[in-house]
Amino acid sequence: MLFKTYDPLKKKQFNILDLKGKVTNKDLEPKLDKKTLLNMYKTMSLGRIADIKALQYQRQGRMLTYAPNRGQEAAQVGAVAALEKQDWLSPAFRELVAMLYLGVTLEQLYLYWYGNEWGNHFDEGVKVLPVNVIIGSQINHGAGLAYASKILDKKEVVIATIGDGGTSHGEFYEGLNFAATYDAPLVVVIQNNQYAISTPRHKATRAETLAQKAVAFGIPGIQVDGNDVLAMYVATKEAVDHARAGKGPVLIEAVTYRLGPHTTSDDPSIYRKDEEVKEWEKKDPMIRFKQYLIDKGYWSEKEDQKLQEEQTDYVGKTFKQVEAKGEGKLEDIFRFTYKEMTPQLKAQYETHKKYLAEGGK
Ligand SMILES: Cc1ncc(C[n+]2csc(CCOP(=O)(O)OP(=O)(O)O)c2C)c(N)n1
Repeated sequence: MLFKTYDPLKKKQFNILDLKGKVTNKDLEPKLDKKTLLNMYKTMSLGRIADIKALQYQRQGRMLTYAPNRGQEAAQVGAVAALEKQDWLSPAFRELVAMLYLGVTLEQLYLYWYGNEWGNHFDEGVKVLPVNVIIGSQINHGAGLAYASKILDKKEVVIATIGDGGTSHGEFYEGLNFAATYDAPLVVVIQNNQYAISTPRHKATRAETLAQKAVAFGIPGIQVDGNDVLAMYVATKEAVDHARAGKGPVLIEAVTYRLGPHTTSDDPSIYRKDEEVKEWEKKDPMIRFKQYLIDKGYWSEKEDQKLQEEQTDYVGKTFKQVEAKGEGKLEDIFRFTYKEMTPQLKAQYETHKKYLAEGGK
């Protein structure tokens, strides 16, 4: 129903919560129970704290690298909260909060950014693919998974996420066109955080909206206020239901903002103004969601304070565990790339072993 009301060709974001956390459209407010809403909020809060701390650890020389997602919590949690237990996430590399919500542990996520390959090894039953740094390929992985789900009649839906810049990559078009042609149950959520490293969204494409790219695939597309967790949930739920019913993929553009740097090796002050960041800080997804929960009588500032203290403590303890585990074996990079090593990887592995044996680090 939403997809018929919102035209992806027009810049009109679907929205439920205003900037003060008030519901603008009662009819569209999702009927989520208190437990689910609080779980969504607490995960967003943990993600926020883990994000800020990760940046600090890296600056202290204790973390290898990190891709921050501060500001994108609603776009991530709102989307994956619409999945059922059997469904999948095929993420890019900036989806810490979404991954946490689906059961990847903070220790695993931190291990990955610490440089330990075991951070990509998730617990049984966690249906999340490993972090994918190769832009766009997670769309093809997602399309493949979705197609497998269809031919095996498993009714498993796949969400694949991608950045705004990633929608200019070939694999975005290939994967979505494949999924559309075969009516594979794939939902692609674009995290339009306005920048691809230093390239602003308007320099990357002439398209008015990114949601309109759906038109070329012949599938529904919708632009959503990505800082509104309820709107993200409602739009994604409709998309997931559509895909599960065998009607093919849906493209969602979550309009959001990366409040932090691209990665720990980026200095955003070179390519964007402080005033712009301040404007987006006013649209912070956490503030709006917290106020909504307080107004509903589900949450209070006091409980929030307590939660933040507990989560800060938890994040600190988790990072200490990660430091104790260390970087792991460098060989794991070769061993874990594919199920079995290719001849090329075997050769590289042997060269590397020789290098280590001769005292290399
Ligand atoms: C195939 C490929 N080309 C280039 C890169 C280098 N790279 C890493 S992140 C990035 C920009 C991604 O921008 P966007 O898709 O908007 O996602 P965001 O980083 O903003 O989440 C680039 C070009 C890469 N990882 N993979």
